[in-house]
Amino acid sequence: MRLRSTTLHHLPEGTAQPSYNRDTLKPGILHLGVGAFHRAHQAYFTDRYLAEFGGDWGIVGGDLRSGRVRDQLDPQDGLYSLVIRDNDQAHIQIMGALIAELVGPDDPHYAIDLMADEQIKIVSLTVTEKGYCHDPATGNLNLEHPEIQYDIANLHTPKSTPGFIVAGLKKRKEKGLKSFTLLSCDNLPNNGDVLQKVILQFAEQVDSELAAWIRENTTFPCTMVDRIVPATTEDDKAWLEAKLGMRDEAMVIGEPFIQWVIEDKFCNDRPAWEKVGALLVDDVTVYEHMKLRLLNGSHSLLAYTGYLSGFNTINEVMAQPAFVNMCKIFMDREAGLVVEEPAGFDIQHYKQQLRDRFANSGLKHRTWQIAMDGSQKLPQRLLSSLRDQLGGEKQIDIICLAVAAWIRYASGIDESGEAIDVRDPLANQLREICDAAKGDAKQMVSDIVGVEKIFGTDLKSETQFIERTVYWLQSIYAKGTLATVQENFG
Ligand code: CS2
Repeated sequence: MRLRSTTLHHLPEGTAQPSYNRDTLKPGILHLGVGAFHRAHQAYFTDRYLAEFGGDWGIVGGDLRSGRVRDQLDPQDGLYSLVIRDNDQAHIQIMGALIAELVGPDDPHYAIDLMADEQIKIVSLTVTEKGYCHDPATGNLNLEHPEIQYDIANLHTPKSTPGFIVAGLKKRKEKGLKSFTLLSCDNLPNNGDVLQKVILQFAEQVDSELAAWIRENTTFPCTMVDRIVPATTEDDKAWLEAKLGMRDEAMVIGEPFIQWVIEDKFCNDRPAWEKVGALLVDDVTVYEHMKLRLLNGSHSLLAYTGYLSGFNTINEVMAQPAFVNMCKIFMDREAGLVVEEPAGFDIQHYKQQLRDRFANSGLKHRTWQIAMDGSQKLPQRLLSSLRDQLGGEKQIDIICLAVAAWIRYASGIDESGEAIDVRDPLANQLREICDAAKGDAKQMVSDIVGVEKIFGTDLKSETQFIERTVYWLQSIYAKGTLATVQENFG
């Protein structure tokens, strides 16, 4: 049996499921990138809103890259389970805010037509850092990106996220409709501004009047999103099937913690998400700083050092006292010193809470998953703290260790000589640089830091940064990562 509208009544008694009438939901939000994170975060907030306050805010999921999620959810009428895991406890809840007929990659017109449908008031996004097709160091649209080049010439059949959005907005403008709000929910600093910049730069390439219309009529709120949501595995699905007595191909797993801070800047209607826990504010910057630098910065540090040390999951890493200590020092002495914190916020509590969240043994968040796309993540997670530290206290030791571990990881061979499956848009370039250095840590660091797309133009001449990163990389090569961390932080 498979989870779907007609099988809901077969669920074990007491299973939490939508209490609202899903038949009356209308497509008010189109979400691009309907992966696990969206389903456990923004769709959860909308589900909670519908359950408590009713209304007809439905979400149409856009799965424009692979169609895999569309194929999981359409046969389930958009229904899926959210499993909240807190160490050995689990709570299962069926989510209903997604409406069926998701948008797949094979029919670009469907997505464009939806964006030009008056009912759509919000187009939200979780397309990951690389989905913005921008240059992470400058924030500019990458005009050399093959999909961007294709889309500029073929706007009626776009492939990239900026291409889809501009095509949709163009049609909306032609129909004389009010614009929709573009709501970025990716882990990027000033994510709304980043989105606005790439959309306007793209639109300028195709039609400057359209660009002016977008500038005047569309808003791009910034958001800070937070919930740890590891990729679902086949074992998770088998576990759930045994519990529910039915198969759910689209289930997601998350932690109890959830946070959503949204800049209150909508040019069209929106659900009152603040009634179910979201924070609507004038400025998200401080929340974003705190989360990206403390949570995501620590995550990347633990993912690279942990993976190289032979640990599969973040909770395994957090069972090692030396890694916990390293993470604590990183938060207190380096990243934490340069975060601006929201007024009245207990930052010590936040940091401790983060370490407890990382240690949640119910999540099994793979180090490999977090290690993905390092070239896109490092700038906002670690290099912004590095720059601030270099301009002030100069406490950069663990940031340098994280960069060294990332370089070692990007070299593509682990400490037992096995290949690492490095997933990163710059994987080949990074690998070639490492290969050419032939194990010379100094050469490797100087050539990698020379990649301006990641490090900008300033960091290559920062001697303290370069020397310390070389020191750690040499230690990693000579002793291994585990011994390096244990000797220094044990
Ligand atoms: C993680 C994030 O995969 C990663 O890079 O650092 O997905 C992290 O789990 C979320 O940002 C938590 O809100």
